[in-house]
Amino acid sequence: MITLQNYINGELIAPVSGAYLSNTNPATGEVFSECPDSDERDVDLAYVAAENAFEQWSNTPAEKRGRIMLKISELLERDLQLFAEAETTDQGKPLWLSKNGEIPRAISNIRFFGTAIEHFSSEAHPMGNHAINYTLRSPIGVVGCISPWNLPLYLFTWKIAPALATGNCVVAKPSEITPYTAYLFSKICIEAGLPPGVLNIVHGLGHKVGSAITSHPSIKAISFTGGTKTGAEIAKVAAPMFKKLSLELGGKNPNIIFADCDFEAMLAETVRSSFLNQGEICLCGSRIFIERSIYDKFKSAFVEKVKTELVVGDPMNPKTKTGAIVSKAHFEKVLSYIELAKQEGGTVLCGGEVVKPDGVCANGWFIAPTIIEGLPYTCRTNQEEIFGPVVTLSPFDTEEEVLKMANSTEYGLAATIWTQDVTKAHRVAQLVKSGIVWINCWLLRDLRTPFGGVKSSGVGREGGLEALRFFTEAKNICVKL
Ligand code: TXE
Repeated sequence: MITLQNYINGELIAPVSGAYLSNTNPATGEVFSECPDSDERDVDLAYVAAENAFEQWSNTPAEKRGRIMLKISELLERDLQLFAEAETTDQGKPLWLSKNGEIPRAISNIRFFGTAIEHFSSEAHPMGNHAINYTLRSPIGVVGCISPWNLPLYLFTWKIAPALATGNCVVAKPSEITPYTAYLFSKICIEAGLPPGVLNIVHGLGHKVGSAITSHPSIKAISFTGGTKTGAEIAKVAAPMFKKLSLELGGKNPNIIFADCDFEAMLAETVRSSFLNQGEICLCGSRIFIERSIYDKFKSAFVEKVKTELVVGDPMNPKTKTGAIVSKAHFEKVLSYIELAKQEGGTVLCGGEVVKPDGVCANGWFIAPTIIEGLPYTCRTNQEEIFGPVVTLSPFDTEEEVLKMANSTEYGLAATIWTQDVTKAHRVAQLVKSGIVWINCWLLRDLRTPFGGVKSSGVGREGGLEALRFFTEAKNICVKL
C-alpha cells in the first residue's frame, strides 16, 4: 500500500487528522494507495507556509524562478516512465497515452511558463508631453489551484505553472480520485530546490479541502477545473469575497462534419476526438453532426473503425486503445446515460455494454466505446455532459439547422468543423458559440492561445498571456512630467 502525504512548507507530512482515503486502481478495482483525508487545518498550515514564502519568492528575479521551474521539468522528464505508470495506475488511461500525452504535456506546461515569464511585460501610455502612465503587473499573493481527475498532472501543472512563474505562492488540491502523480510531483519539487512554502499540495475531499481553499479569507484567487455544478458552488463562495476566479468547466462539444470534408482525415480524427482518454476530456466532440448526404457512409465507416481499432482492456497493455473508467461512481454514471439514451429512443450502433477483460482487470471498470443514433438534439442525452466513451450521431441538411443544434446546449467550450470550403469554415466557426474551435483538426494546442469556454463551460481564459495576467494584479501609475 502506498501512503501519499501532503506537501506543506517543503515537507511531506501526514494530514492533521491522521485519516486517509482509499485510492483505487480503476483497471483492477483494487485499492493501491491511501490519500490524506485533510481538512481546513491542513489548508491553514499550507496557507501560512505560502504566506511566509511569498515575500522572498515574489522578489526572486523571474529568470531565477524560471530556472527552478525548468529544473522541475527536467526531473519530470527524467522520471517520465515512473510518472506515466503512476498516472495510468491512478486514472485508468492507456500507458501509451500517459507516456505520449499526459506527462509530456505536464513537462511542456512547466517549461512554457518557466520561460514565458522572462518575456512577460506590461504597457506604458504617454499623454503627450505632460504625463506618462505605466502599468505594473505584480503577483497576487497566495492563490488556490484546484484540479480534476481526467488529466491529473496535465491540468494540475497547467494551473500551478503560471501561478508560480508570476511569483505567487500556491495552495493546490488535486482530485482525491487521482492524487498519485501530484504526490510524486511534490518529491521532484523538493529535489529541484523549490523553496519551502512556494508550492503546497493538500490532498483530500472537495467539500472539505477544496471548500477550505475557496473560502479562505486570504487566498485571493482561485483557478478551478472541474464540473459545472462544482464551479457554481465555488463561485457562490468566492464571488462575495471578491476573489479572482478562473473556472474551466464542462462541455458538450459539437463535431460538425460537412459532405465536402477530407473524409479519411476526418474519420481518423473523429475516432480520436470521440474516445481519447475514454471520452473523459472536456474537449471531446460527443455530439457528431453529419451532413445528410454522407450520413450513411460516415455511420458505417465510423462504427467499423471504432469496433475494430478501439481495443478495450488492460491500460498497461500497449495494444489497449481504451482504458478503464476512472471510478466506480463515474462508471455507473456513464452506464446510466447509456440506459437513458435507450429510453429516449436512441439506437445503440456499437458498444453500450460493460467490458470484462480476462486476468488482472477482471474486476476493473470498462465500457465499450458507444455510438448512438436516432435521438432528438433536445433530449437529455444530447444536452447533458456524460464525460465518457459515448457519442451521438445526428444528420443535418443546412448550416442554419446544424448551428441551431450545435448551439442548443448550456455549454460552449469547444467545437470541431470539417470542410474543405474555407469560407464556410470561417463563417461557421464565427457562429458556433464556444471558446475554442478546431477546423479540420482536434486538440491541436498552442499554449500561447486563450483557453476556456462560454456559457456553462466557464469563466475566464487560461493559457499564455491570459494565465500570466490572471495571476497578476495590474496597477496603473500616472506620472506628471
Ligand atoms: O468533478 P468535481 P468530478 C465534469 C464531468 C464529471 C463532473 C464531475 O462531467 O462527471 O464534472 O466530476 C474539487 N469546493 N468534469 O466529480 O467535483 C474536487 O475535489 C472546492 C469536467 O471529478 O468538479 C476535485 O479536485 N473544490 C472537467 C475538483 O474539484 C471542490 C474535468 C473537480 O471535482 C468542491 C472533470 C467544492 N465544493 C470533471 N467539490 C473538465 N472541465 O475537464 C469538489 N471539488
